[in-house]
Parts: sequence; structure tokens; C-alpha cells
Amino acid sequence: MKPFYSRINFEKGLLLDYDKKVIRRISDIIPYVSDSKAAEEMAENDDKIVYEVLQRNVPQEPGHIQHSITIIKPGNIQGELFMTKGHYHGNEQSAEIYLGLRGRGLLVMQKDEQTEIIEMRKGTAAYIPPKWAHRTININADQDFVFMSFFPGDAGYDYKKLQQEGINIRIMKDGDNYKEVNI
Ligand code: PAN
Ligand code: ZN
Repeated sequence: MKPFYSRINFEKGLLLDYDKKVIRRISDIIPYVSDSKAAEEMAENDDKIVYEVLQRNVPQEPGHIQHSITIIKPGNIQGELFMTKGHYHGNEQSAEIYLGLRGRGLLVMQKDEQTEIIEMRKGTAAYIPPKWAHRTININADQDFVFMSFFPGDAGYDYKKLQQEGINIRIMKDGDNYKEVNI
């Protein structure tokens, strides 16, 4: 394959060139939220976009580096702030770097009984070591949270493992702020 580049607008926090857009709506994240029943009802009435992932096409092979931008919209489901599904990497040796571009969010990571949270904003480069599950949450009520991800070509996704074991910390709306709730 040939070298290529993408343009990022740092003012707007946008990836201008991408090959594929994945859209996740409330109906796509029902099994991942605390109150799945509330999510079902919301999805029936108004199936809002929760987040979008803009991806570059890179071979999903060792040696390559996948990169994409995630845009999480503001909102909540029965108080639980809009978030990504969250996953382990299928290839558990795969680390990842998240770079904050716009808005404010939390990166929640989990490994065995341990939980770590990093608050992210424009300019935060967070390192997710191998074997840590990761999910991001938009903690702003009126602004998108946007970050860029860089991860090995063969990282893969294991959504089921995290869904089955459950995530220990939920991020709930608390007035204009947020609170962490342990489960
Ligand atoms: C990210 C995520 C992206 C969407 O690019 O895939 O933010 O989150 P979910 O995949 O959990 O829906 C990443 O961590 N890639 O490995
Ligand atoms: Zn990942």
C-alpha cells in the first residue's frame, strides 16, 4: 500500500478525511446501559445518535496502526451519560492511545478488580495498556466529546467479555456535573 495522510481540524476537533463512518444509536447500546428498559423506550420514541466513529481504512494486520475519531454526543439515558459500548481488544496484547480533541470526557478502564479513570480534554493523550477494557463517556451536557484513537492493526474487539463481566463504575449526570456510581 502507499503512504497517505488525513487532515484534522484542531479548531473544530474534526477528522476531515475518513473512509467509513460507524453510527451508534440508543438502540445499538441497549445491553450496555444500566437501565436497558429506559433505553428501549427512548429508542422507540426517538432513536438518537449516541456516538459516531470516523475511520481510516488500514489493513487489520500486525505492523499497521489503525486510527479513527470518535464523536460522543451530549445526553443521558435515565441519568447515565452517553458513552461508548466499551471493549477489550480481541488480541489482548494490544495497547491504545486516545488523544482528546474537543469537549470533555472520561476514559474508564478496567482490569480484573481494578478500575482507573482519566479525565480527558483537548490535548490529553491517554495510554491504555494491554489487557485493560476501555469505555469513554461525554461529561459535558451541551457539547460533543471528540477524541482520536491509535491502535494496532490486529487489535480487534471483544465486546462480549466486558458486557458479560460488567463495568464496575457508571458515570451518572449530577445536576450540571457528573458522579461516579459503583456497582
Ligand atoms: C476506539 C473505539 C471507539 C468506539 O476507536 O472503538 O471509540 O467505542 P466502542 O468500540 O467501544 O463502541 C477504540 O478503542 N478502538 O480500539
Ligand atoms: Zn480499543
